[in-house]
Amino acid sequence: MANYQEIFKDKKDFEAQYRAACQSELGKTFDQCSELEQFQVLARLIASKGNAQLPVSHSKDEKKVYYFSLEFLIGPLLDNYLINYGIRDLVADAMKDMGSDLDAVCRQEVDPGLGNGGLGRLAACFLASMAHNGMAGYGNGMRYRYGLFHQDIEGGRQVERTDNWLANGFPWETRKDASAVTVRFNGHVVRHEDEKGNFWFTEEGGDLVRAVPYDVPVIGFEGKVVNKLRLWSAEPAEENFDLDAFNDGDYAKANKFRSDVEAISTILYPNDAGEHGRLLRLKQEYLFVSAGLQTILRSYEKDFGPDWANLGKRVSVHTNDTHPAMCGPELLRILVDEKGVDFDEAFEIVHETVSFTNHTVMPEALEKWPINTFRSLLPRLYMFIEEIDRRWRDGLSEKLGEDGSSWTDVLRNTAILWDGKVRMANLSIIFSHSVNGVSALHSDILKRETFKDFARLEPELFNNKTNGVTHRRFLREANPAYSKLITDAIGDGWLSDANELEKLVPFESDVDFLDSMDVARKENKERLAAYIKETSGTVLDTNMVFDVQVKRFHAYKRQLLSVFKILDLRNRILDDPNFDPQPTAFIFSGKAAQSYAFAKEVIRLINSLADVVNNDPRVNQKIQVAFVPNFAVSNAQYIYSAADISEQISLAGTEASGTSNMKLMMNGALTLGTLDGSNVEISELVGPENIKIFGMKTEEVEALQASGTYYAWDRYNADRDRLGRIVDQLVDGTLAGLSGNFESVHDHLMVENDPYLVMGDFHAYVQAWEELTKGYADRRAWNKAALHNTAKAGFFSSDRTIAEYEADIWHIDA
Ligand code: 26Q
Repeated sequence: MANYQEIFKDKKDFEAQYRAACQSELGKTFDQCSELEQFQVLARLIASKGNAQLPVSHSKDEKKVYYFSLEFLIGPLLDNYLINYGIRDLVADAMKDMGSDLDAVCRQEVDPGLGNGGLGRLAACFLASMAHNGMAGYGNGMRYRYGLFHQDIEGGRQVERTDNWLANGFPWETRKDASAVTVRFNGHVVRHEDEKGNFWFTEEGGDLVRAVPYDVPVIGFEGKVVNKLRLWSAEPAEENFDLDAFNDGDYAKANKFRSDVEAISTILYPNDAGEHGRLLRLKQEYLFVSAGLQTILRSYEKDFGPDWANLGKRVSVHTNDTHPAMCGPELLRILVDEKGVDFDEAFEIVHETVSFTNHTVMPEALEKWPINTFRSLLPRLYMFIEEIDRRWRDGLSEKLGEDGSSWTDVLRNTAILWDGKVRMANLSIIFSHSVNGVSALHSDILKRETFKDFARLEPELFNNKTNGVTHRRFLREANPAYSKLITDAIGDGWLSDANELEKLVPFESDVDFLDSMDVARKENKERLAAYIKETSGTVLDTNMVFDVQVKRFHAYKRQLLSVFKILDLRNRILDDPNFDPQPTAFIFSGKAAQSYAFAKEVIRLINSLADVVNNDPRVNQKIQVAFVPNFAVSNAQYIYSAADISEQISLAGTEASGTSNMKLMMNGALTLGTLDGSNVEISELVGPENIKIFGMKTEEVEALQASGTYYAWDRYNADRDRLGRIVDQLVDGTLAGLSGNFESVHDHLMVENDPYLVMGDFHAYVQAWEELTKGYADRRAWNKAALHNTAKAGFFSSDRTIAEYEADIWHIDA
């Protein structure tokens, strides 16, 4: 194992290696390199240090975990890896001597958008924590040619632009041609039989795709362990180039096979129900599953020979949501068809190897594929699914026993194949030895509602693993000013063990510490305000409370409820010049899926509101509104560290966990939230005096919805002065200046009867906000609560989450 302090012996050694790399890679002296080139050479130099450690990081006897995810939202890596190697100061110093600036060079790095939001960022946090915890944990995903779109705002509207993240190359990746594998689509199944009557199947014909891996090193904290993230790219397996067509001048036809195949790894799909059922998405899912499993088995066989019975003891395959659900059947297919393992034994091995995390509450969001599409794309795989489904159905009557439940109900809820569809969640559950939710409340809903029949039949399958985030990125790196205060107070042990943040508790009565928090926070607010001014033109007053809601735009997350509160404040300020709410800047950021019309209208609504509020001198001394375009890992780090208030206001029972709630509380923001997702755990940990909880509870929401007695019009009529007025303002021209009224938002509330009960929680929400912000006047009391949030944040480090996965799901000996 390499010693991280020996990555570079000293500043001089670093400088010599860096200058030599500029020469050998670019044929230039360091001084001739642009900032971008300085970044690229430095990143490759650090990547090469990581790659050198890869082969010695783990012995073959360590259990290997492969984390399969269609999304890894890794963020910029250079700053992070310099911190992890413990050489950030050394490098910054050396670069200063060399006439350059490390911060500026770090800003040259792209932020790869290889994920939608929470689920993709969670996967990246898990990679970081697996490396930190020292385990052999590898990511397996897709190398999309274009990441999630870049968001611009024009006339208040979201405009999507292609994310050409590879334009300048990606210095962290290494293409591994020698590890490429072949994946077959649209083949046909052939039955073979020998003279003794034994029979077997092969799959033949169809389209062969070459899956090529690109490896990115994952450098753990203190550089003790280096793991890797393997991302797959699709290329044509044979040169099916149509020379005749080319010579006829039909270039499109000549290149058709190539472009059809390359399409598989061209784009990342948005997490939007409208995108379900696209054939290309199914191809992506199978490509990275099959390619990943083929290489896993290849290296297993190299190490242990065909000892398949022990696969599940040496290897775990973890599936991040249902997107890699084909891992189960594909592993079964390879074991049976290619390795000659008996079917029953192979299923046992698969079951012991595969585990599954669900990330959603809403049953309508569960992934399904039409059987016909599935069977023609993957005919042999489908046969295995059909057989497992048949066995499940057969086994049901026995499993149900005496408990009297209706066999047909249970079958309808648990079968894999139903109503012409392959149901990926049921598939995942039946092939896995562990099914977990991502917060206590969510895991409870899974057992009680979403998967209740499975939970009754096999309760031991289900468990909870409350999400976490890497505090080294989202506190240490995002918030250098506050991190320094923390380290000066309690030492730097918290970086490797987040529970040490508890040592901050005594400082809650240290007025010097509490006052210095203001200085740090102010610095962060200035940094964010400068960024917002540069990217959106909005000028914020950094003396105001910074009230932040940053996340994907979705109706259930209720950004609309925030808008209602801000409009209410504005109306009251206009009505009564003596009304003096705590001066607050409301900061929003997030993307809406391209085809999600309602969510895009809410973005336009926020920008219109910003236009109205910020330009009205009667209100803009008291409130301001900003929308930060193109929310991404990199600008998120500026936002989290500058927040006073964290808005976590989803309708109770709809957000599986949330993770921005953790990132924000860790940085000392006070949560204003409903009892939803992991807000429940935050609330329990910090205590009622350090968080503001409001609104209906999950059971109340369920009861209200079941009773069918919620009427948006009743809410409207009951409070024409405030609530009704806001509803009217959506369409009466108040907000129309920038780009028109908001009829569809109005109809969402009044015609579709306000499906996420925005009007139901409105009064409780405004009242809670006023009570919370009143407290800002006593800054020391506020900072005490903020510090308590940071002190209790250790639980929300993904190091803890991963330790739980290791112990309970992957069974890794400590
Ligand atoms: C599925 C099929 C076809 C196309 C796209 C999709 C798709 C893609 C992405 C479906 C869902 C997603 C992403 C879901 C997601 O980010 N969920 C969030 O996961 C977080 C981590 O567990 C939780 O904190 C959030 O509560 C949850 O919403």
